[in-house]
Amino acid sequence: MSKIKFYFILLIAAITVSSCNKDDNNVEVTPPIPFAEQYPKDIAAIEDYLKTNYFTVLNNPGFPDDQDVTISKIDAGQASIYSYLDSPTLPRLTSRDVSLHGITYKLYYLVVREGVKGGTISSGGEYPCNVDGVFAGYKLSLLDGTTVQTSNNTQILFNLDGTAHDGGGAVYVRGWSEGFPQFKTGWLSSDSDGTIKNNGFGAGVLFIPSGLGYYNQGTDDIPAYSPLVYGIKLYALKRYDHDGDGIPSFQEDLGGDMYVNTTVNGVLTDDTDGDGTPNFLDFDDDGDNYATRGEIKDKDGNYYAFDKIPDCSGDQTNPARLKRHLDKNCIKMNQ
Ligand SMILES: [Ca+2]
Ligand SMILES: [Ca+2]
Ligand SMILES: [Ca+2]
Ligand SMILES: [Ca+2]
Repeated sequence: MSKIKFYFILLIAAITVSSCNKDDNNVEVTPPIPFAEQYPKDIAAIEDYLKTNYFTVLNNPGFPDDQDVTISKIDAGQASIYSYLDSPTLPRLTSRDVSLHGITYKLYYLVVREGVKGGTISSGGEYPCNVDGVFAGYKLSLLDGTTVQTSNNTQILFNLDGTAHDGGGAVYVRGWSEGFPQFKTGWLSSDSDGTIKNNGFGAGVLFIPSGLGYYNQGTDDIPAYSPLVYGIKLYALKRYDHDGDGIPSFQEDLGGDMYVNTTVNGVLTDDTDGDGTPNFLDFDDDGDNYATRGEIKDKDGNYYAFDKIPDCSGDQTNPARLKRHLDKNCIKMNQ
């Protein structure tokens, strides 16, 4: 018996044992509320919140607390957050549809600053894709205005792919991986006295229905089924190559929308060979049985720069060319 099989059987046994214990102790397990039942309540509460609250923004250029957003109940005719919906200028409230759990969630997000390019030490102005790492600051509040968590603008590495690797914390809130790709990174500069300044980083607020948050997994501070209000800062990012094929995951996004596992009408569109594994997790993207890693190297065994990967004829410049690692009829390794 293979080791993996053996451990798998052990795992099944462990699960069975723990469920038996539960039955024996008559622990009452309440099944979660169906997503389609909870969501209409969440979105109504979020929209009510957006219409009855306003926001102010701290201006402190160069410092991590720059663009801090404070949200308060309207008490003197202030303009609601909702009044910024589709504003032609920033700040702007926008929404994004997220298909999950058989329903279409509306994820509202407020862009205070999108994130701008500049810089002497680092250049910034880059969008993370939805499985990258983000160096982010955050403040989590509930719809009643309570702040339950904050990083105090400390820059922490989080992995939007939901797993802990490369020193990043796993993000369990789906609303983060849906929301962060709508913001860009900032840039660093150095003062004459050597002080490092944080400039131009993306800043805003995500308004997350519970189905894209912790859902029925409540904690002491966060009741089950809570919509989440996340003030976020996107200082910098970390690219990953999930399948180790030599192409960073963000460049395995075929749609160019910074989401690498997009599904349209039930069809995965970021999947060149249509085998159900999106390109960012597929080490043979075109399904020709030759690993992508070998198809993107020149005759000296060096990797082509991503935008210089040739098509089958060797062309490296036509922007519309089919790069050869995505062409199943092209088998050219190391040439
Ligand atoms: Ca890759
Ligand atoms: Ca595939
Ligand atoms: Ca791949
Ligand atoms: Ca291939």
